[in-house]
Amino acid sequence: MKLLYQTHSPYARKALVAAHEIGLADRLEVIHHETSPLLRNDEIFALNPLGKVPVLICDDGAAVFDSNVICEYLDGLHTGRKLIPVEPAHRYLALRNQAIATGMADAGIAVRWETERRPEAVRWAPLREGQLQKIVAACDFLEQHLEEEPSLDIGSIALATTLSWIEFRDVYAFQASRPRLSSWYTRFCERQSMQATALHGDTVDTSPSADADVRQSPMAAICGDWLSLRGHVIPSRLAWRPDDILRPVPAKQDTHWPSGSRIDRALASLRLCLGIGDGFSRKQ
Ligand SMILES: N[C@@H](CCC(=O)N[C@@H](CS)C(=O)NCC(=O)O)C(=O)O
Repeated sequence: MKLLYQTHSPYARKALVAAHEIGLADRLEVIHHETSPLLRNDEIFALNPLGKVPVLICDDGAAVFDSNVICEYLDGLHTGRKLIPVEPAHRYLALRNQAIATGMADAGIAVRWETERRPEAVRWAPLREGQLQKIVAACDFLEQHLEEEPSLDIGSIALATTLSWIEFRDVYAFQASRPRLSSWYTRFCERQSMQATALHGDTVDTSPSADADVRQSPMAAICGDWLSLRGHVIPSRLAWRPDDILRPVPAKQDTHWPSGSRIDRALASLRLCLGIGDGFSRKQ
């Protein structure tokens, strides 16, 4: 079988750790792929219409994708103790933990978009904060609810691989002031499956058209509206980056627009994105 993998993906690592734990790792040829909505990987799209890894190519050529589905598939290939427990109480605990892990990884990726992956001018700090708060709340939940000794099931594997990615990408210092979670995580990381699958590598998706994308963004269109409303003539080749537009605008108190209007909301977002002071006033 082939596992189309990514050395810096929490989801891919979950599938590979699961394979190690059930003794199937040596049946996998692990092939690294870069994937990103900004850099299409046609080989992955041909197998998974979502363009994401991990993807497992089974011995009969069938493509299985989504890490949850891959783990379930692999778990069906062995006769040992199942990673997805059969006994209901244990099963739903494991699946719940897997769901928390998936949510944390999804939120962590969203945080990274708003921290470093989007062009700077279109990052949105409130969205970053909202996604980060999900991770904080999930870690608090785990600190309260995780058992002392990590059990070996899909929930623990998912949590450990997600936490390792959060640590690897420096998304959130989850170990600080959470002794239970920290000791749980440290113990799980000692497993051979974790030692054999350390995360490494950088996201490869720098889009050469990032600046053009900013020029095409809805935010830029709103800036255009705003300039027109203020009587500016918009040159056809205006540098559409919001900071270029705002920089020459004097911070005067006599610039008015209706409270709650599209312009008002756009400028509030722009001020947050650009970290500039509130030099604008509006009608109350
Ligand atoms: N729910 C999926 C998520 C997979 C996923 O988001 N993979 C990332 C790598 S960490 C990816 O390939 N992203 C490419 C994209 O979003 O286009 C799973 O569990 O497998």
